[in-house]
Amino acid sequence: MSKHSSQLNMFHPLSAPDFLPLRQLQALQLQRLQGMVERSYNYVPLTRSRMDVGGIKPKDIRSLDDIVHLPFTVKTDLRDTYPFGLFASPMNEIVRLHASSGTTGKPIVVAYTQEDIDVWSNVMVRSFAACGLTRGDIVQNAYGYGLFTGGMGAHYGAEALGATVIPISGGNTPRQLMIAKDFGSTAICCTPSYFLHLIDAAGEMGIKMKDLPLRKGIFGAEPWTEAMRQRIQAESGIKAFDIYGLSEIIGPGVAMECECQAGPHIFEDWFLPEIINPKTCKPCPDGVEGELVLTTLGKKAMPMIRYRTRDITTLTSEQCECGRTLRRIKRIGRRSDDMFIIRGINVFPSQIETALLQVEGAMPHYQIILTRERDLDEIEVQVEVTADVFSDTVGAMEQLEQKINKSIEATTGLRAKVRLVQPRTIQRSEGKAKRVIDNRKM
Ligand code: DLL
Repeated sequence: MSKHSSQLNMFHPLSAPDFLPLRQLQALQLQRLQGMVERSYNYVPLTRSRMDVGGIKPKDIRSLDDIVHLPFTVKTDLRDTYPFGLFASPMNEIVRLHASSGTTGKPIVVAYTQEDIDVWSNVMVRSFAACGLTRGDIVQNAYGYGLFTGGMGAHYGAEALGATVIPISGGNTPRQLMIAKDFGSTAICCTPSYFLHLIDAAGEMGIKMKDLPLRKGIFGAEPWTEAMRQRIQAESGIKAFDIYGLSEIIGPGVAMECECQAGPHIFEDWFLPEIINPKTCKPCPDGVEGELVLTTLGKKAMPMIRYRTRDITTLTSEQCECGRTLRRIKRIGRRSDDMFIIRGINVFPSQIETALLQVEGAMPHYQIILTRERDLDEIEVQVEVTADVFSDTVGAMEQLEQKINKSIEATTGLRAKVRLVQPRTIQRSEGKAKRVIDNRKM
């Protein structure tokens, strides 16, 4: 038996598309792309007018490469057509709405037909199966239920897998730990920053994470670094997997890591990825970093054509040891719009995270505060330290501050003011962590 077919047998039957030979995958993608462009042209006025302006008709999409002739979609298109302007289905076919709040103003709204929900469950089943979950696993789903896509997306997928779901949603940390212990959760879904918070809280409650039956974490919805993964795994004894997704495309389940933990595989049979240079909008070949652009291949209620995610990554077609033929993305460490510029230097929060996780004694809870005094930008990085460090001598604290300072300078080229703060000083989030507070008046 070939490696490929023996691998396949180990996985959930719905995972078969993960292993399609490339030509078969591409034929499927083209057929779905053509149907999707047709639908979008017929039912979404914005797509139709943009394609008309560009002089392109659905029948002009004859190969996957023709995608470059299609117009991009950007987040402001969703805002400008708020709430339902990009829907391609009448309301009596739409069975679910979700929304994502973002940083300013009105949320963006996304819609699903029953078929869309089925596709979403399909990619979530494959996500869970990819990291080795099966029937019999007890999945504590601590992503928020509600308008956020995390809770419901993970819920439907875990149920469709045949696992046991605990729909606990986010928050109420002591209860999360009690349930994890008493119900014997074997897997947990939440943001990586919230899981770190659970680790700390367990310590305070006298619970040893390593004594719990918890073995796997499905972490996403925010950028996190490899250093953070190592820290989580060392402190909790679980294996931590990266799951990626965004509301505009479907929610969680656009891409997911397999047991090799070598970067998320994109479920390319439903989401067609491209990487572009964000400045020129020209395509980048595999292996070159740029902005991820995604086209949905099966969305009925709200098809997305060439959606500019703003997430920066690299696509790789290098064969993964798991045997999946789906390409992988490099962990998304940054969004182009998360970047802040300080004293002319471009900095991403993930660089600060990497820098401080290299220093022993610093905890991975941090916040970056930007201020401007007399036209001069200042950056302060507040870093929590362990209680032991905090009660240590002033000299020891200063030494640690200097170490962190040097590490940040080595990674970013920036001299930052480092302030060590007591454990629990930095506000915890049940969902996405807020890393940067920009108090500069622009
Ligand atoms: O965060 C969907 C999701 C829920 C993904 C649960 C994974 C798990 P939005 O709220 O629309 O949707 O936010 C999408 O979050 O464009 C990325 O910038 C960021 N993001 C999501 N997953 C990851 C990840 C959900 N694994 C935005 N790594 C995306 C880095 C991520 N960033």
